[in-house]
Amino acid sequence: MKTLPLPLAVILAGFALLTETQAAVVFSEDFTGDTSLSSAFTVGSGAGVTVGVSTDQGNPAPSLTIADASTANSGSATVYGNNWSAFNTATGSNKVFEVAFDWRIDSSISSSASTLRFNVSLGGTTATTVNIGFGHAVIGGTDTNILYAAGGTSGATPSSSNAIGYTGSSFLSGFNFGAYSSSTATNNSTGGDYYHFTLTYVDQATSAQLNVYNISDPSQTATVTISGITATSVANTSGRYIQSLSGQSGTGVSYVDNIVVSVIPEPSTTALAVAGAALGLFLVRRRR
Ligand SMILES: [Ca+2]
Ligand SMILES: [Ca+2]
Repeated sequence: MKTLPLPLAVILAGFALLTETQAAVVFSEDFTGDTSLSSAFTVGSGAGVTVGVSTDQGNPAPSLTIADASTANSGSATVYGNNWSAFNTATGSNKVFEVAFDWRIDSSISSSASTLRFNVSLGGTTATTVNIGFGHAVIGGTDTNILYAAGGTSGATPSSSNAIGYTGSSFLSGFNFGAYSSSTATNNSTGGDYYHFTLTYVDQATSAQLNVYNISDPSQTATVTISGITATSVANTSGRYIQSLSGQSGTGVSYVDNIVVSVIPEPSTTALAVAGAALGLFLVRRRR
C-alpha cells in the first residue's frame, strides 16, 4: 500500500477540518471610509441624542457612536437579520450563530442603573434576546461600574449575578470599572479601552456563551454563560437583529466598531472521514 509522506498527511487532515469549520460572514462593518451609517442600519433617536459615525474615534476610526445627552430621549442603531440575504443560503449544516464587536464606553449616567446596551435578538417565534450592557450595581457595598449580560430580556438590570468578570467574591482583572459617580459621567467608562465581545449561540440551545476581553490587554478576559434563552433555530432569521442603544432616562457616549455576524458549520462527517483517512495513512506508514 502506498503511503502519504507525514507532512502531507497532516496538512490534508488539517485542511479538511479547516475548510469545513470556516465561518460564513453574513454581515461585517468596520466603518472604513464612512462618514454616515449605511442603509444596513435603522436609526432611531430623539432630540439631544446623536446616532451616527464618528470619524475621529474607533478601533481604528471611524466607528458607530451613540452620544446621548438627553434624559428624556433614547437612541438606537439596529441591523435586522431579515436583510442578511447571505444568511439564508449559508445555513443548513451551520449550527452556530456568532456576533462579535468592539465597544468602548466613555461616559454614562443612569439612575435606573444602565443606559448603554448592545442587544442581540436571536429571533424565533418568541423572540429571545441577549442583553449586554454597561451599568452599575452595588457590589461588595460599593456602587460599581460593570459590564453585564443577561438572557431573555432587552432591558435586564445590572447586578452582582450578571456582572461580567465577577466571580461572586471578587472581580477578574480589568472588569471592575470603579465606583459609579452620579455627577461626573466621564468617571463611568471603560477607561479609554475597547473591549472585544464574542457572543456564540448554538442552534436550539437555551443558553449562549459570551467571551469578553480588553483589547489593550487581552490577558484581561472573562467568559460567561448566559441562560434564560428560549431555544431557537440558527436558520430562522425572523425577528433577529443586533442593536446598539442608549436608554431614555440615562445619558452617555460610546463607540462600537468591527461588527462581524457569522454562522459556523459543525465539522461535517465528510471532513472527519477525510481527516481520519489521512491520519490512518500516516499511522500505516509509522508501523512500517
Ligand atoms: Ca473602524
Ligand atoms: Ca437618554
